[in-house]
Amino acid sequence: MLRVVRKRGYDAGRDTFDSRRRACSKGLAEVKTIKVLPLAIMGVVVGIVISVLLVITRTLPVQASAESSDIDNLYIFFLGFSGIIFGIVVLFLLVSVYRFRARPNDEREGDNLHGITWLEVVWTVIPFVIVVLCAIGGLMVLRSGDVEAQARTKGQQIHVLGYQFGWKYGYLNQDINLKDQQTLVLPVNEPVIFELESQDVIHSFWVPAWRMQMNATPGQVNEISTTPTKIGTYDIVCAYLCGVGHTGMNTSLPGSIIPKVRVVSKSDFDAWITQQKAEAAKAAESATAETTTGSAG
Ligand SMILES: [Cu+2]
Repeated sequence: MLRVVRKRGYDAGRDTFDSRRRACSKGLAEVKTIKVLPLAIMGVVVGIVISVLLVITRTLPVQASAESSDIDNLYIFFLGFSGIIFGIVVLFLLVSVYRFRARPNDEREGDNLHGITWLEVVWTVIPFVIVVLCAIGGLMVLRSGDVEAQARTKGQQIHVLGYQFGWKYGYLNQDINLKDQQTLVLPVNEPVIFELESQDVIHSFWVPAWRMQMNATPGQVNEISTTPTKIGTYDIVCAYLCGVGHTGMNTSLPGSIIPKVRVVSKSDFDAWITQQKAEAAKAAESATAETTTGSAG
């Protein structure tokens, strides 16, 4: 039970915790209380209702990678858990504001209570345990070491260069560099590792349908891997405010200036790669011819 003591005829100059205790025990003080346990149980019930509402109204995008369902489950768990804590905190807050409110013309100062050790231990230990559990859950889901290794041996390795305002892609294992603003195409069910860099400011390469996001930082290479599992065209969003054209780097918005990412079947991908290689060879050939004619003339 939490108690707040308000002494009648309050004298701030002579106020000490002991003097208030004495005043209280002598019946000179007015004592207000709230019942903690019933309120906590009510808070849990309110929290569960909030959690259910949050979970059923969630608006997550389609799950299009092998990792997305695990990440969603973790997200839903955190969301539900936060809803319960929110319910308890808000209920205690509202009840306390009402119960311990100052009546009209009551100009007395509130009490300055301190030194409730058990309460301090409780409010330190509980959040600590919650944060540790969240961290363990997060580590278990986000560990993607084997996906990375698979992408290196039998998947696609994509170099992504962020710039103001777009992305440039290179297929490191295919020796292909796409043109500026050319669509990234990937085969379905094949692990892929992205090596991200930036040529100017910090950008962040985010494909919401894959639940995958990583910063592109100037002067360093950041890696992230995923396995696309659904054929289709997906939004790319730059998740870092990177300048005046930042909104153009979000393909889910109408004015976007960059293409989305396309996931295709293995055979379509192979055909696309062959076509890219042929085009690159042709371009190189005509460049050589031009140089030769240029030097001859
Ligand atoms: Cu950007």
